[in-house]
Amino acid sequence: MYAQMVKTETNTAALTPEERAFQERIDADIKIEPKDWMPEGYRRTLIRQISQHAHSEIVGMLPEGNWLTRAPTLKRKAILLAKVQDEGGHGLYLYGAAETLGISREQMNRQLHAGKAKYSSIFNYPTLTWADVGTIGWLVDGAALMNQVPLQRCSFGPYARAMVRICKEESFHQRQGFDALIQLCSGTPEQKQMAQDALNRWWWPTLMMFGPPDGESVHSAQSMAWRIKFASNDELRQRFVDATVPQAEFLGLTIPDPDLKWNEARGHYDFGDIDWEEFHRVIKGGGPCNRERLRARIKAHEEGAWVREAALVYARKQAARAPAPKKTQTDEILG
Ligand code: BYC
Repeated sequence: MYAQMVKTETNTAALTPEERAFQERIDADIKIEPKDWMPEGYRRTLIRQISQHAHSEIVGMLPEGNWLTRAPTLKRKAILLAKVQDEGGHGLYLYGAAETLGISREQMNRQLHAGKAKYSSIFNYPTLTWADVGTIGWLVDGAALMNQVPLQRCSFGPYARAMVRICKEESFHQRQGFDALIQLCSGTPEQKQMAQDALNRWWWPTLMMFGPPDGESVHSAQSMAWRIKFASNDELRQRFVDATVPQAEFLGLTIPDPDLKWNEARGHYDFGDIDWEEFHRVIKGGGPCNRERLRARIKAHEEGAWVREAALVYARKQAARAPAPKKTQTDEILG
């Protein structure tokens, strides 16, 4: 297994001098930049995580994009359009950050379209009603933020910098989702029921976004040593539950978990068992919308081929026409 191949922090004696110097930089919180030396495992881990993250942003445009033509008001439509465009932008910053590690955008696309690269399990569920759009903003963007705020301190410079802007925008996304739900929950009984139904369907898949339980998380230990990850999957999941329960209470909605209960001794909410079989089924391609999502991405890629070709031809023409660079003062002096 990959996790056994990489050397963990507790195994520093086994590190080469180069690897030890690298780990010391990480421990001193010095950012690693693309041209710096890095262990192959660090590069591969980042390519895996950043490209999966980028794919999640791009595939994540589909479930909400489904409601762009059916948003209930002009205001909600404008907000949703801006949000979906933001997700596209996040995908671009992240593909850009991954490219600095030596993988091309084309390679990443090929991996996604061949079903080899993962994207977040959450985007394989359907958006059945308008309340799903608000619930995605509230829960899914809320969970994404919980996971991504620490990534602003990630040891790899381009990823950390991309996350600063992404988190600002995700924070707006989370608020707009909560705002849409406030409106539904203070509307008619049917509207409130629609919000409750959406919460019932999205709650458990949202908890799965944080990844497998710590005991089964193959990458966590090494990623934490490399400061690519700052908290474990279970820690972040718990933080999310603790933050979200009061929000559901404010909305007057019931979280669909009979075992959810405040635990005074732990100072956290206890919650019920997650259906990990469902999680594994979804990430292996067996979720309700996996096929539909991949089909939509492949179709968009094929239909956009002429745009990429035209942009390349245009860029080549511009480069051929560009005048020779002007001589600088230093050039003049040096002759
Ligand atoms: N879905 O060892 P582990 C967003 C995979 S939000 C699918 O714990 P790691 C957005 C994992 O990749 C969503 N696969 O892994 C929000 C690994 O498989 P591989 C995107 C999952 O990396 C709103 C295996 O399970 N956010 O973009 O230490 C609107 C073992 O897991 C999932 C990010 O990507 C999952 N839920 O921790 C639009 C944040 N969970 O790779 C868009 C950055 C686990 O060995 N990523 N797996 O085949 C991370 O923080 C970490 O990669 C994770 C997983 C916490 C997700």
